[in-house]
Amino acid sequence: MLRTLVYLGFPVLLAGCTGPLSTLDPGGPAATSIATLWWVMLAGAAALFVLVMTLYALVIWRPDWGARVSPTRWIVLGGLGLPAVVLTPLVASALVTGERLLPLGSAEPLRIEAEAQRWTWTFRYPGSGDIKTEGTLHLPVGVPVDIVVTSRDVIHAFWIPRLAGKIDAVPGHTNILRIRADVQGRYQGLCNEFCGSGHSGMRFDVVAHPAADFSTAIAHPEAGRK
Ligand SMILES: [Cu+2]
Repeated sequence: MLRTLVYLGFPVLLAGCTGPLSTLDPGGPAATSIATLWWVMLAGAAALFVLVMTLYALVIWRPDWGARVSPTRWIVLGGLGLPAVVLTPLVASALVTGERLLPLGSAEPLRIEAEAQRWTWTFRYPGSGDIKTEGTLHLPVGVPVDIVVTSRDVIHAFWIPRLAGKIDAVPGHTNILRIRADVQGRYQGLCNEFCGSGHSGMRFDVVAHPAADFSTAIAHPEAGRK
């Protein structure tokens, strides 16, 4: 019975790690950093859980073992020592990861503007004339792109889970998110800040083209959709 549950349950659990909106199936460096941080946090939390449960079991089954350690030592070790040992590497790893996600370095990356409006997304490609696409963001594969995000009405949030973290789209203000798609193909993006009754349907497609085909794809966006 247990074996059947493990055999059936494991694939179901793992299936939750894939899909067009999975942060655990990264398609670029920013999302890879975030996924790595998630696994580090999961491992840290699991190790801490096992440690606390072991201590709990020990003091239940062998009360004399727990009594051998003085209350002051329990407080110092469990309340200060343990959190310091666990949290310091987790915070360090989060800071390093966060720093890598900032749009720094890389002289002049390609810029694409993303404008949210209830309940659609419009993308403009300033380096390529007056081209704009509605509901589909085109990207060149392997090229860092700064997405300049803003909104025309209320606060939305721009998020392509397989490529990067989310960033707010604020009216009258621009936020920049650096992304890079390393794998050619289709991704999905969505609004990640509740913005009204159409929020749940406020999604967009992302198509990553080979860099050589990128200008053709945005000049003929309908061809790029296929
Ligand atoms: Cu929304």
